[in-house]
Amino acid sequence: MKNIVILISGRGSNMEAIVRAAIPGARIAAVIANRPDAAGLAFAAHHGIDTRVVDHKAYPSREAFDEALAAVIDGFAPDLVVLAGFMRVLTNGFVEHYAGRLLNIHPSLLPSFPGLHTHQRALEAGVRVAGTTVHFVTPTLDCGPIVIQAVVPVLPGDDEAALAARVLVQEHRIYPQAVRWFVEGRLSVEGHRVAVLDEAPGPAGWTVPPTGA
Ligand code: NHR
Ligand code: GAR
Repeated sequence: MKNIVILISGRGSNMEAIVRAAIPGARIAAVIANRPDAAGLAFAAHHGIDTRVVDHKAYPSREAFDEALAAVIDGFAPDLVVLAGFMRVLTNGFVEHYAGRLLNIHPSLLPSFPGLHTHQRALEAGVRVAGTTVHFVTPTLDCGPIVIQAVVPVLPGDDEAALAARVLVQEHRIYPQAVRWFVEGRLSVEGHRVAVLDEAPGPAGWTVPPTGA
């Protein structure tokens, strides 16, 4: 059984998708938030999952917060730590401690639009496709080895909310898939590339075109 700790900051819908996927061989050991008011904590508690809050505002520095967070995480002996809408940049020390067992989902087709305000920047740039990326976390923000991506169209009249909602549907599909691959021991990282053992042929993240197109 592989222990998974999920870190959230808010709604937690990606955490929810991973919990609902009920991945064989995976146990969600804890859901930890950096905000006491993170809505996702209630869902986790309701599902009998241990929840914790490590409030970043209670710490004088990023290093102090990350040390406290890591101490709580390590109490659950995690095989994998999953960032699911976790909104604090993590220090090098933290990231290195979890090297090879720390995943993030970002709502863009990385390496385009790393960091914050992703959808707004994608719309301003006029891209015709958007998407989402699951990647291993490395010290450089949103730059780690890519596990899976999914593509969605940008449609005329899209605003941030419309695009975010379309991307989110794909996040809920690919994040559980990436976690399943990890739990099955099928991911290997070679430099910047991730190989998926025995992956079905074809691009795993490809999505259907918009209906009517
Ligand atoms: N930490 C490292 N070292 N590397 C990554 O790849 C990380 C990371 C921490 C979080 C998620 C990320 C994203 O998917 C993530 C990837 C927060 C910020 C940010 O600037 C940027 C990227 C991501 C998450 N946060 C502000 C900060 O000062 C706070 C913003 C807020 O609280 O709303 O930390 O995009
Ligand atoms: C998701 O779209 C996720 O990709 C994004 O925030 C949302 C969280 O939703 N993450 C980031 O922007 C990280 N900077 P959720 O809390 O419902 O999973």
